[in-house]
Amino acid sequence: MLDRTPAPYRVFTDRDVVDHLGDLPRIRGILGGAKGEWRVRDVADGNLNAVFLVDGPQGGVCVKQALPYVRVAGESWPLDVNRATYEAAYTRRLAPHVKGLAPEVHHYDPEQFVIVMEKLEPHIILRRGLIAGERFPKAPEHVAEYVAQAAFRTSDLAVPFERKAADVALFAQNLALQRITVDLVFTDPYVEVWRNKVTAPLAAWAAALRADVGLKSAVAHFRLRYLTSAQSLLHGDLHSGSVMATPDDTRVIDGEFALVGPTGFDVGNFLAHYVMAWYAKPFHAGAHGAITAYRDAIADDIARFWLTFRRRFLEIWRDEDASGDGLPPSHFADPAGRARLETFRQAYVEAIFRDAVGYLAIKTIRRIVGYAQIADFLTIGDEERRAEAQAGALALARALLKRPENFPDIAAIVDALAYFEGAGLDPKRAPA
Ligand code: SR1
Ligand code: MG
Repeated sequence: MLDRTPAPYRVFTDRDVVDHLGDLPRIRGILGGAKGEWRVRDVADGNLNAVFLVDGPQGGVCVKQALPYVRVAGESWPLDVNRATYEAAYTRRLAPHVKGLAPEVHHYDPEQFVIVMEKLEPHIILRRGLIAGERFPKAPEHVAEYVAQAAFRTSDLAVPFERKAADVALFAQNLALQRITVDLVFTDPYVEVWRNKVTAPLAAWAAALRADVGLKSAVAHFRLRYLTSAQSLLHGDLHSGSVMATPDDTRVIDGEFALVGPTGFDVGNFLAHYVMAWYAKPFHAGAHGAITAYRDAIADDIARFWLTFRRRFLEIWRDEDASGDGLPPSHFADPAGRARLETFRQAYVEAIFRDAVGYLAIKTIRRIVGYAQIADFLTIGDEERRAEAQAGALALARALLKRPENFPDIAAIVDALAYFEGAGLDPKRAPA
């Protein structure tokens, strides 16, 4: 135990990173050598935080510090640094259930809001790999396993309600990041605010979304579910930038948006980013002859992610002695009860799918007419071409929200990708 006065929070320089790690015996052991031999690289990539990779003669670590503002916006957009505490708590909470699917956390410092974790190598951010046309064939199954484990084991199916209440109570305090989601995901895309960044040729689409009361009613339904459904512990920001992968290994990172909410929120978010990768792909530089095959592979990823999630969630539920307070096994012990329980399970997963379809659509819209745009589209330099790619995704999203009955299963969504492609810049003429 260190006997010292807590150091006041400071935004770390490379030097601070080295000094901080030098005080941690476990990290010194991982890096090896002397402090002077450690090499620090600033590799910040996401919207919010500072991230460093530190290499020593023996090994490396990744250091993530919550900045007191939104990194990509600067100090004019302050943001609570306590988000790092929730990320550390989320990672600890899930660690026993998602071994090998998330980086190991070596240390958390609640004074500097710094997480020191396993350095993932040679992993890259999944989004970057998809843009580059690389294949990560195991990522859908791995992320599905992660989400299925988290969704079941933190739900009322698996834990006593007192345990669940502790998660609700803790993560309900992660207010600053939930505020970002409420504003940037559910609100801003449907009003005119300074933060929205709409590609000029998509102005008619943005106006159509703002004017569409039916669509906004559907969004309101899913927004209310985000705010009121305490189904399971969520990652809260599970997009392709929150996954690091190699062709064989996959890790989910960045759980700072954690909250207890509707399971379909994470599922739909991950699906949305594969869907957007599909629409963006033909417009990427260098994506020539292999486009069709690559898009087919992404379409397959979409289906495999959902189908694996569904299968694994049901398997875990059937195999485990589900001892949560949500569904007492004693009520379903006889043969009739067991059959009814299986029907109940199928309905439970079907409801997750319905939620996921809504969140898939909402996450797609926010990435195209909201603040936090994604590189999948931003790397398409020509605005007209970028807007063409985005219009297809918006048309699909609109249909998912307004005609969900047309999408009874994942195959229907995969089939619809091509149907909405080429929707065009006039939302009135686009397929509905
Ligand atoms: C202020 S930008 C916030 C966005 O970045 C994160 O990746 C989340 O998606 C969030 O909505
Ligand atoms: Mg993130």
